[in-house]
Amino acid sequence: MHYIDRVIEQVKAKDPHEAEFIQAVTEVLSSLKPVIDADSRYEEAAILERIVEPERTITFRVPWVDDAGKVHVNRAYRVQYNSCLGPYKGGLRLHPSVNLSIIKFLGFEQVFKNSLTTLPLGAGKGGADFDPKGKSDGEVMRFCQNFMSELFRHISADTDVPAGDIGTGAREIGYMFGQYRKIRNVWEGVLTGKGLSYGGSLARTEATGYGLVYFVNEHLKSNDDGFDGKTVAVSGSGNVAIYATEKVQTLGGKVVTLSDSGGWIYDPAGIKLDLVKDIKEVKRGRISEYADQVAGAEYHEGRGVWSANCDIALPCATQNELLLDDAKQLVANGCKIVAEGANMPTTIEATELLIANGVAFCPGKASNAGGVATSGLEMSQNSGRISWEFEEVDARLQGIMRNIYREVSQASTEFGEPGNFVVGANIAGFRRVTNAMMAQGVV
Ligand code: NDP
Ligand code: 2IT
Repeated sequence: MHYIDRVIEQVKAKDPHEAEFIQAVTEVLSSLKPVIDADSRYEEAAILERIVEPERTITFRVPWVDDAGKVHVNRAYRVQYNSCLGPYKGGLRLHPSVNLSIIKFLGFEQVFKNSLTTLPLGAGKGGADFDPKGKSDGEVMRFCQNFMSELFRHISADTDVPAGDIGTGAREIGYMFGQYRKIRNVWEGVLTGKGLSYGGSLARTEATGYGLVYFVNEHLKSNDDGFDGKTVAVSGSGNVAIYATEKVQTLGGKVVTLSDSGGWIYDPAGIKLDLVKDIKEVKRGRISEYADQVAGAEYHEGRGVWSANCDIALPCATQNELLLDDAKQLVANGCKIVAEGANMPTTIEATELLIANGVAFCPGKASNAGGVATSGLEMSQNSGRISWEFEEVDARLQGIMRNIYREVSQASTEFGEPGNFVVGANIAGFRRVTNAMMAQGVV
């Protein structure tokens, strides 16, 4: 059996219940054959066995008291995946679906993503099965404080620097930062995505969505094209979806859909983003409220966002939200580009169908890397005790996304599959991080 298949089988045998983790490992390892076959030292150094195994996995309980005085207990995780390029770095997800499989898949993706940024960032991921939805600010604060009461002993600005992800935004990061500072009696850039008044970076809020659109724009430019006049379908209506929509609109494209876990909206006139921000960022409401307020807009319950006609699709909600049938529908409707704002939103079968039909498929570990890259810029500003203007951070973000696009394109050509960005991203990310692992010995 080929070395790659053997390691995939080992992962399946060791963690048979971790479906998302197995999916992520299979997706990455399956595309590494040319680079593994070209150098026997990888197998001699057991590099695949080492890269699929987190350096450290921490799981802990988080008890907290709700407004009625009832005690709840959540299960929390921090998976410190790989630190050979820098401190562990990656977000914290707060969502009832969170389990070890999901955190490990996200941490594993982060290894390659952070490598692609070329910044000094290791990789990690964490979170808890806590649902911030419908909770009061006081309840969220008490959860975040008790979450940090354990997490603090495992992190620091030079060890592990968590950030936001689904369910974790500026409010949650603020409460966690306050608790860390109090317990440790030290002010340091231990979290990114902080508020602007206490060490946050300008443009971090926008960075993942903007970066996604910069990446797609690089691809369009390489074909003498642009967003002007393009119809774009976006899923999700959280941080990534909102700022991807904003940048598409700035560049002249028309976004016609958004969604949340309840359903999706279609506005043929183009999404009115001020209203979405008010519903989602200010009132923490549901996307269905948009259709109540906009004449001509439709709300559909459940799945179905990918049935809308579009030139470009940007899945920005969650894992496995773009399935085989959705991919078929996108192809039938003439969609030419699918770029992932979320982590692993497209199933392996859907990805293969899109690529086989000539759709430019941009995998999240490349196209959504602008968020963590800008977190890296926040860390630099915190270490230097300085803050850069919005324009400076945004220019650096654009430069990073341009470089990732170039490196991924070049790697796809070098390994005989020009335009296959899955192959390009996995190989380019793998090469940088494993060069560092090889140089640092068996540790
Ligand atoms: P948010 O919490 O701000 O928004 C998440 C959005 O996705 C919401 O609209 C939410 O709807 C929807 N969603 C979440 N879970 C599900 C589900 N199971 N089914 C359907 N819809 C769902 O998170 P972000 O925008 O920050 O994250 C979105 C994606 O982008 C995630 O995959 C994340 O890992 C990835 N990402 C985020 C980065 C960042 O910097 N924030 C960086 C790189 C990637 P509802 O409100 O109904 O739950
Ligand atoms: O998936 C991701 O890259 C993130 N949630 C952002 C991580 C970070 O450290 O900014």
